[in-house]
Amino acid sequence: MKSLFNLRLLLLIVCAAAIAACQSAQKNEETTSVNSTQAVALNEDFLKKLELPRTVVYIGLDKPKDTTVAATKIAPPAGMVYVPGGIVQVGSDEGLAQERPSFWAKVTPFLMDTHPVTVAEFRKFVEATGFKTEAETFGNAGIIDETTDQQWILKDGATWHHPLGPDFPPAPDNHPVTQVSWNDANAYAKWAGKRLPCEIEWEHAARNAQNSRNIYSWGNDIQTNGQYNANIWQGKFPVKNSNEDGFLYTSPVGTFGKTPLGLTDMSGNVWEWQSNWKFNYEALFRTPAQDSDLGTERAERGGSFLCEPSWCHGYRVSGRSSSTPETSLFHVGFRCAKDI
Ligand SMILES: [Ca+2]
Ligand SMILES: [Ca+2]
Repeated sequence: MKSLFNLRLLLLIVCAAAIAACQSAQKNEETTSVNSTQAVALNEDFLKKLELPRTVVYIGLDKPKDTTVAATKIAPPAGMVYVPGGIVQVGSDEGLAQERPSFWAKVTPFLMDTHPVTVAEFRKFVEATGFKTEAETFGNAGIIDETTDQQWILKDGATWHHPLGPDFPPAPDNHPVTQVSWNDANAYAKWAGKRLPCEIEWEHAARNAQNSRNIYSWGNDIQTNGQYNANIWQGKFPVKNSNEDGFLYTSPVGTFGKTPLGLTDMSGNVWEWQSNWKFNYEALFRTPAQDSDLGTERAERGGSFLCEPSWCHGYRVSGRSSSTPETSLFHVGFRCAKDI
């Protein structure tokens, strides 16, 4: 088990280093090598490897000529929002390297959970199935807090019901569940008759299914009338969180209001697992793709309570992160999607 522990700790350190690399990439990145004025063929082989859901019916560097999407509006079941189909420009040419080049997609309608899966909802799944999460199997999971000298550690006994470890209070029922791996999230989704969204669906929903070009779902400012619109980090990460939004860790889902589409917690609170590998956008338009273009980590969206703009502005609608599929962290949860 020791070597496994070391491997998992190494992955955590790599994860933290990747965030730091994002920061430096933001400052030093040269312009992307794909020029959208050139005619560039889509790499169909690479696209197949992404195993995107059937809702994603077009991807290209150019806006699709046919922008119509069949209207199949249905009344969403409790706890879900109907996401209309449409076209969306995924990514940001002003964002980090991993958000470039922006590309166009066309998405058919689907359903998405209003909020991230809560602790109470996850408990129902565990009670119904006897499911054991990967963090419970490993005996530890990733945290960072004042007691860890601002370092990521694998905390013994940290689980979905005690995300910071057994010496801290249990996770409140109405907070997003955390310390669940990508594999755990998929097991829950399958039990619930749902699935994880892919990044393209998530960003389409975050852009209010209208290709909004705002930085956030609600607009371009993190505060409105002096109030924070999301649970993020205030102050200098990871040294000091001045906690102006009132939450040092997770917050009850819905605390910061709804997006125009009716979704909550799309920015901040917890990162949300996505169905797809965190692929390199450039590889969609480059042949051949390299092994590293697909990656070995599953994508995450939406940012968390650890995100601080000068370090990791991950709670923008185009923001991305990732972890290996067995990783459990105290700032990563998930919400489900469902086909219509
Ligand atoms: Ca906060
Ligand atoms: Ca989030």
